[in-house]
Amino acid sequence: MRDKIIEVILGSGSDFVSGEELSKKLGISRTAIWKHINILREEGYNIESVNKKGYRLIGSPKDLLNPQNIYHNLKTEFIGKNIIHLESVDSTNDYLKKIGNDVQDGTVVISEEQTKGKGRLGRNWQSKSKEGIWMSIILKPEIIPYKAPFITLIAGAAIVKALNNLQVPANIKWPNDIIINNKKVSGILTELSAEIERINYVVVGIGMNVKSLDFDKELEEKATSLYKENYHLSRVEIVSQVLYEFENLYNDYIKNDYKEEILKICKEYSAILNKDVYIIKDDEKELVKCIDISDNGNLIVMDDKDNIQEILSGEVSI
Ligand code: BT5
Repeated sequence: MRDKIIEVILGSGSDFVSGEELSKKLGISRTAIWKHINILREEGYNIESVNKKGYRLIGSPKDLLNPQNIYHNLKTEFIGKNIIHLESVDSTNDYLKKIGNDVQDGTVVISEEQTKGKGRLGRNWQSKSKEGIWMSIILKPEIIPYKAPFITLIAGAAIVKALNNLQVPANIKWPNDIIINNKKVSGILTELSAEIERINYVVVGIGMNVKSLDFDKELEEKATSLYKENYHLSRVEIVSQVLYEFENLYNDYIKNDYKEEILKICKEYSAILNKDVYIIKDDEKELVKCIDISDNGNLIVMDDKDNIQEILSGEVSI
């Protein structure tokens, strides 16, 4: 019976199927349907129910982010060989920073939910349960600290490459936003623990909205999810692809000091190159034209007096 329920709900894609319709089709009571739905939920199906509309399927058990599911799909050498999977945590970045000295290079912490997900500069990152990928990777490269910020670009390049491999036309809004149709679907937060000349570790946090249907009011206009854009992908598949692409590009940079491929991806998939954008600094914004990304990953822009500036970090608004 439960297989039939899943078949019907799955068949209606992103539309709701009412309890009444299910009950008629399958010849059982609405209470029975409701009980079956609860069991399916316990088995790991993510079924949304909305009053007066009915049910719809958001995710199936093979999509649970437990380590076994991910290990099975993963083709990396060291990143994600140790995965810590949590149901809920304040922030995966903060969690990993607490255990940073004791875990192996490439350890990944992934949580179904974050109660205090962080963006840059103390901003908030909405991370509701099972709606997205909220994960952090710890890296222990032997490079001088000033080379670490480039790792944000590597993560951005890996995410757009992975998404484009999965037929999702995502772009990078320098330095750390991944966007689809001009809305943010993913963000990166890189944090560093270092001495003056030596890195203890780098934590790269990646947030991606996969199944989110509703965002908090202030995000409605600017955020989106893969599901909202009609890409129904498994989180496990995305995690495996992102970690794989990340490891390849990261190894290029750390082992071979090879940046060309990373910069090529950042430029090819840039949402802002050759466009006029606002650079936001403190409370001021300046209209500039983006003309390039430098070898160090900085944004090169031209202001209205044709002066060239190199932007090291900051906020860009299209
Ligand atoms: C970022 O900061 O984009 C970095 C986001 C990193 C999140 C990951 S999740 C795993 C790891 N653990 C953490 O605690 N964090 C990392 P920033 O560029 O400062 O953007 C933050 C802004 O994005 C907020 O001020 C909101 O306007 C917007 N925002 C918040 N939640 C969002 C969401 N889920 N989707 C899209 N935009 C969001």
